[in-house]
Amino acid sequence: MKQKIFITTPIYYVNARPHIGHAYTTIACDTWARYQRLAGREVFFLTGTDEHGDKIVKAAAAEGKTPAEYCDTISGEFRTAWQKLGLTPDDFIRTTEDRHKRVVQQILQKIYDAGDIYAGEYTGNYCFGCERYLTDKELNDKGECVIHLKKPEVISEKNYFFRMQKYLPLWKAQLLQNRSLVSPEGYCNEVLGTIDELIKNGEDLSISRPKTRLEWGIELPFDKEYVTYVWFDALINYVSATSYGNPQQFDAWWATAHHMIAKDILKPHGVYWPTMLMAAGIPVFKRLVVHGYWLGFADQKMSKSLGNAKDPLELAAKIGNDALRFFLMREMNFGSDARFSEEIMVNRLNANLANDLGNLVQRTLSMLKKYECGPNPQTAPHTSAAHIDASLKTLKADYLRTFDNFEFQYAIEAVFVVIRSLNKIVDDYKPWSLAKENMTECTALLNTLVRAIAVVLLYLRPVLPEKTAEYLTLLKVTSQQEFPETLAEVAFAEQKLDAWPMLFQRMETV
Ligand code: ME8
Repeated sequence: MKQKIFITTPIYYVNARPHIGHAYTTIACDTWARYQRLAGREVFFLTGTDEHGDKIVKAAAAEGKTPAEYCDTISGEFRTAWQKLGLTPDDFIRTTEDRHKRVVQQILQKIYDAGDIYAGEYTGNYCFGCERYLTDKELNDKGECVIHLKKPEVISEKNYFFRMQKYLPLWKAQLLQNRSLVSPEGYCNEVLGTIDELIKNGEDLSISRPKTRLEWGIELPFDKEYVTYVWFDALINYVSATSYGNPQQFDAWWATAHHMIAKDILKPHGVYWPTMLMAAGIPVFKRLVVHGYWLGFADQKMSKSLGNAKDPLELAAKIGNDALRFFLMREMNFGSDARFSEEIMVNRLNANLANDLGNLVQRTLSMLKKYECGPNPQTAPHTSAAHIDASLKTLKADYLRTFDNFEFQYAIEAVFVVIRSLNKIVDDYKPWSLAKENMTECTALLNTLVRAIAVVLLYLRPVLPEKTAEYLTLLKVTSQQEFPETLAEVAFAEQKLDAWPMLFQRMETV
């Protein structure tokens, strides 16, 4: 039986169209999912849309639509965007679906029956952008939300509360015992700090909104006058999409749950969600992995509310799905913020895809054609093959370790270390000179290089799925191993290559 892996993106708010930030997380999960499938695991990759709450109602009204119509449209745009970008989610959940509502009500009732939900009065600073009350620490010196740069509204209302305080010390103890539950490490420390702050101020979590203020939500099963607070509703998508209530389906997938998010939603995922799970009698997720922000002009977080975010489909239409994906995965150091600009993008793509990889492939195939010596798998290996094999062994170990750990940039860089060493072999052995002096060695070298190109293409499949598929087909490559660690593990067919598409074009602008 294959090992199972469950990976989730946040479910995105439908109050704006998909932008580059959403694309990043979804592409990162897709890259990881593809890697895991190739590594022999059975993957369940979940994404979706978060459709309830005040800000959706406001966005719908601004477009003159009912919330339901509006959600259908924008949710559809997210789904289409992921299809156009070639992403492979196994499920797309919407919080307005019955399968989700049912589970939210079931879990609410369970926690209510256990006495962990009670009625009370609450006054606080509510940020409509975050859809939650903010603490003083989350305001800047102008009293604005640090994420949305807008003053929160002071709201006072009767609400239902979840006894989060009861579970915070338990969650803290669990996290201290296993810090890898939240990673990279800095974010685990941040969660621990937030837990301490919440324990100190002694507040529980408000989990309802009166229908007099908001109707667009999931009704509380124990009070028809209230709907569920959107975060309490949304977080449950991770279990409602996993057949909660059907242990045969649910248990195995849930035991491997990996949630990927950006740091903007660390508090709901790192604090609310685990305490909710504990109260519902569900084990805590296996891992919460957190990345930083894509920053636009003046190093501001790219976001819909600041209006500085790029449209991923527009970019992909210009440079291709694979180039966009490659840039996002290679440029950001997972966990830290990264700058997004045209110049950074052009430099990265030219350096890695056009120069390192493109050049290696282009000159190797051109020489094979020019000197009419392959591809031919029967040729004896060149003397450089032993050196290449040694680098492949290192590659495999580094690649598997860093990919498993969500260090996309290092996994990709490990492949490029090999690609650059192959270019150096070409420069050092000069097949164009060998073609005049020693055709046997020239043939051995070029065919060894084709074999090595096949290997690096196999390793690049999760991050360049379209181009690698095209080239692996063109070169008629087969492999005994998904991630070979010797040249002998790959095979390719003998053929006369006549013409081939350009792998990656150098670009001046995007
Ligand atoms: O928060 N850089 O939805 P959302 C990197 N519905 N990632 C970014 C980004 C940026 N500049 N901007 C957005 C919500 N993202 C809730 C989630 S989950 C139960 C509910 C990505 O539409 C990143 O993944 O505001 C971030 O966490 C997410 O979009 C926020 O999406």
